Amino acid sequence: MTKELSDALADFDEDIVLETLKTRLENGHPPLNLLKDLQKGMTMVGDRYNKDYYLSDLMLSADLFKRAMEILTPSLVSETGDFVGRILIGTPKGDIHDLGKNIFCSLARGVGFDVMDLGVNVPVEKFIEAVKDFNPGILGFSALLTPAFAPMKEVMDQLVEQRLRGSLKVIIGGGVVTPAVKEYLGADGFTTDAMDGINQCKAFLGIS
Ligand code: B12
Repeated sequence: MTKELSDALADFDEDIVLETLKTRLENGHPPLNLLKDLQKGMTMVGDRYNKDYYLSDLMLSADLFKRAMEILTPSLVSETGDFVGRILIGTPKGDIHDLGKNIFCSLARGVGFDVMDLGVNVPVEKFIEAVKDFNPGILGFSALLTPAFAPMKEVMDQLVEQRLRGSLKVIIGGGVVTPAVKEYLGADGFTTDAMDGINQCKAFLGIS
């Protein structure tokens, strides 16, 4: 099997994707590297969008990615059981992308975070209410669309206005996130890599 996992995913070669994953896992390939390959494949799909690919292809890629993650997730998530802190997370209003958010949630729960996932297309008020009710140490946004920046900024402004920002740490993840977005929001961290996100969240809470 010579075709790269990322190429196979971007070409929708389902048999190759699923077989390659199974074989590589059996051969002891690090699951996090396999996740990176799959993520790269999704970025390639995005790059082909509006050129060779259309909305239906984005949907196809999401479907194949989900099937691949069914194989990969059990090896990716290590259950420690020790409670380390609370994370509130959601995809902001206008954005329904959730594949990456769900991976981050699984990994975070695996290392002992209590995660409240508000889902996708989450209105500003719902974030604010959940911060009050759940009292998380960390608020995570998952954003894949540029129109999601404005509602995130509104949440940040509301947090300050309602004196909820205090010791709350805020991290943004997802394909479109850059240092400039972190700066614009006044967030504490950003990442395009779930495991890096876990490490940042642990560091926020002073855990190594
Ligand atoms: C699959 C996909 C879809 C699927 C989503 C299915 C789903 N259930 O999520 C569907 C078909 C629904 C879709 C729809 C649309 N999409 Co789309 N989509 C994609 C695609 C190809 C892959 C995204 C993905 O899942 N990547 C894989 C995951 C694993 O990566 P990830 O999200 O970055 O997550 C990782 C990290 O970032 C991190 N992470 C993620 N979240 C968080 C949160 C925290 C707190 C932390 C710490 C870490 C973390 O962990 C993950 C693992 O490492 C991207 C292309 C791209 N370059 O990303 C376009 C893309 C995001 N879509 C795009 C567009 C334009 C759309 C549509 C507007 C298309 C349309 N005409 O309708 C709609 C919008 C719908 C909406 N209102 O949200 C654009 C966005 C452009 C922009 N800058 O705004 C992109 C970039 C494609 C492109 N190049 O134009 N899409």
